[in-house]
Amino acid sequence: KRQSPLVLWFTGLSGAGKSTIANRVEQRLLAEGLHSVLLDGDNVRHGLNRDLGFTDADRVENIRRVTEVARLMTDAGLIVLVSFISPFREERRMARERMEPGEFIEIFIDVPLEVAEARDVKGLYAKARAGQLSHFTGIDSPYEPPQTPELRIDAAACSVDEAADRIVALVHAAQAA
Ligand code: GGZ
Repeated sequence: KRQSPLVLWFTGLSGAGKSTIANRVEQRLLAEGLHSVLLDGDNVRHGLNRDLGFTDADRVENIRRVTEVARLMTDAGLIVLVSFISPFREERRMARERMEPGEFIEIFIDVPLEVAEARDVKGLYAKARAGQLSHFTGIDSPYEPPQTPELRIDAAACSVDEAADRIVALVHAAQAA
């Protein structure tokens, strides 16, 4: 059977674990022979979107372009994993509407700000608190949590493998539908 295209849209704070989980899911899908591609800040903000920063307007444009790229990829039959903070409900809603019905799965990687800030793997929260980084999500830029995501992962309580298991199960269900 041909694979059906799908967008797995990861949203959550910096340091929530989005990219780590998305990478694990991508590896699992590739191992099953499902053609998958991961879009995240590392491969998009350094290239296609390197003209964009972190003002509200730039984040909106970041997500708009990513949405269009994801759409081109689903048109080519791929499973697209999209991993950006994507802090605004309106942009996530527009991304959903840009895809075919049933081809958009929103995954909220939910972590309390205190936990993300305590981890601070890249030291960005400390910089933001010190006023060396402005418009930092959760500090002086908003994050609007999803109200009805297809999946909410409690990242503080769930291992990367457990999270990946739950997401891969959703992909299997979508492939069977
Ligand atoms: C938020 C920032 C900022 C500011 C740099 N606010 O944890 P990271 O480092 O690796 O991921 C964050 C990434 C966020 O980019 P996105 O493209 O996902 O954001 S959005 O969807 O809102 O457009 C963080 C780093 O970039 N970073 N400055 N001010 N995150």
